[in-house]
Amino acid sequence: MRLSTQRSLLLAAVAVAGVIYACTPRAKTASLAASDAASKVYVPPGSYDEFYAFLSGGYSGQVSVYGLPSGRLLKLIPVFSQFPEDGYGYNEETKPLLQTTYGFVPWDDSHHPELSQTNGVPDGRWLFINANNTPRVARIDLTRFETDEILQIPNSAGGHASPFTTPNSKYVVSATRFSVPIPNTDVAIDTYKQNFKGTITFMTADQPGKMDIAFQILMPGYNYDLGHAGKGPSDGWFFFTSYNTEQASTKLEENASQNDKDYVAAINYKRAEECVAQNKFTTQTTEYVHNWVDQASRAAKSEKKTSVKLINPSQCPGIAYYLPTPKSPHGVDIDPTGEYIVAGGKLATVIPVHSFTKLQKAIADKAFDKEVDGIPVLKYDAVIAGEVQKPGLGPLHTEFDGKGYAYTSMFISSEVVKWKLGTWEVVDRIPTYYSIGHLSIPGGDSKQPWGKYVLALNKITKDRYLPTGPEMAQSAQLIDISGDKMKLLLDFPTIGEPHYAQALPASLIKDKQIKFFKLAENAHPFATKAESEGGITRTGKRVDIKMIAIRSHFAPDNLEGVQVGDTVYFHVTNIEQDWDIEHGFAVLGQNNSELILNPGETRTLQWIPKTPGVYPFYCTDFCSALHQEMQGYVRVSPAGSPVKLMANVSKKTQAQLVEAQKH
Ligand code: RUQ
Ligand code: CUA
Repeated sequence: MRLSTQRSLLLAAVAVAGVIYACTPRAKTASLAASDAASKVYVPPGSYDEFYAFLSGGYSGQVSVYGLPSGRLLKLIPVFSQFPEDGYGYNEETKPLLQTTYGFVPWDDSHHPELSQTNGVPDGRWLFINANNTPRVARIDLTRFETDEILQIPNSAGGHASPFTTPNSKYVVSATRFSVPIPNTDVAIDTYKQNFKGTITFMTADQPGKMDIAFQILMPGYNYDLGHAGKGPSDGWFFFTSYNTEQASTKLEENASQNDKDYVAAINYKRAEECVAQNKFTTQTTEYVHNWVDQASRAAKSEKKTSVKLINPSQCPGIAYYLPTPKSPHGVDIDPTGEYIVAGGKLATVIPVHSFTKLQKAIADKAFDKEVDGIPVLKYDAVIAGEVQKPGLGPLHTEFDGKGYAYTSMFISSEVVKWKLGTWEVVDRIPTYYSIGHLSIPGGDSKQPWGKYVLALNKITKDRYLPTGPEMAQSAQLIDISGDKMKLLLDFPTIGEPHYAQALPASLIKDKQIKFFKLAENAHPFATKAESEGGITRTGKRVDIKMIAIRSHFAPDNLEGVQVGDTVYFHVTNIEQDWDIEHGFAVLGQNNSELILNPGETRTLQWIPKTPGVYPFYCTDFCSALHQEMQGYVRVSPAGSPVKLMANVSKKTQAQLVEAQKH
């Protein structure tokens, strides 16, 4: 079949699927009787969900946290995008997290959350997630549900195959989606084949605050899509899908769909470590930024790095092999035993499964077809373990239940297909609404899946929810996989496009939550630990205001002496020492978001007043019966005005001060 014909068939299939599902929105699916399904996802008021699920926010740049099986939204964790709800990326303490060599980048497209692992099992320490547009990886601490660290990735353009982890989170990885000139320079785009290259990056990840680039591997100029680490027998290896082995640089839709097979790249990263130890790499000068939160002050810092170790596979034989894989593969997923390498060829008619044992033998036997840039291409027959026949259309991603079954999302035929590892037979299928992308089983890409549910992360939701204008809600669907037959339990809307999700038992993290920050340990340079320490100071045109927030006042609450032309910093410390007692801060006309202050922490708002007047500020977080009384004023005078700096404090504090002076 000619490719264009094949593509129009696929498109027709999409259209037909759309019509069928659109006409029967609540079609007879394998859903349980409504009351049965309801009881399976019902978490009574006051009870907790069994799992935390972390969903990527797609083009919102964030992570959302849901409870499963209820589908209740628990939190949005800001990562790559500014978030006015809590001041992330607006306040002075978190702005450095969004620094890059391109300057301040307040948005990204976050795709793949990845839980840290110990011995190949999610351990609940951290969650990593990638930025797809300006390649970066973030670490979220799961005792605080906060972004703590962001590392930029140089020599990369599109951090899509990221941030998958090795079994002890020694490394997380990223492979570039787009090949580009490396180092990136001004060349004609039609010199793609000569000048454009890919990179695979290994980042050290097991030391909070110290993420760095361990090494990069220079790869042929293909597109790299997704990856997963080996485990058990395949520990020490990493697998990445690549497409556009045609090396097209225009009209990829057609030109990158010519080859019958593209590749899974198998990377021996133990071998890469050896080559680094033996100096078989080039030190390349390049710039990238590492940002992390200093835990004592809770303020982020930013540092520029200046070089990476770049390994060329021809310098380090044995580091990389290519496994031919039909056709434009997207996901690559390793089963819990570590033996099977499952690829999802978007345009393939089968699901190909490679064998790690056969891969080892093929390497030993030199069963190579050819070499590309020093990378041997293995013979398909020498590495393939089996093919799942007639799985449906458009396989993308596979996860595992730990009981010998695999679950593959089928984008075009809009379904989840369950099949058996080893026999490759399809044993069940269930429709999704519609066009499923990724899917997720708690621990489903690890050594130990908690295979009770699969979460389908869908691209299109027509007819599932109340309409909301031209753009409809994004959608996830929870499917029960505890029995032989999959059963649809629940639909729930998501934030942004949910590319991928990871979930783990709530018991692994719920009792480790930090409830407040100890005021005595607050090392912020402008921390105010008592009302009497508040005040206002001027350094040239910079004015620093130190104040406290406590139920239900700010101290000081009246300030004078600010002038037009000044840059004012409000450093507000929440001196409460109790769980979930938050205060907020906002001042009239600020070109910024509010501050939200966790108990015990200090946050800083920059404010540049432009006209004389009196400006109120107030607490934005309803904190007590007298929340509405929690306010103050700052007076702004013309530049050069004789009005003196003045900060009052509350009557109570004044009384205390007077009392203190008596002794
Ligand atoms: S991934 S489904 Cu398949 Cu980045 Cu989006
Ligand atoms: Cu403090 Cu409202």
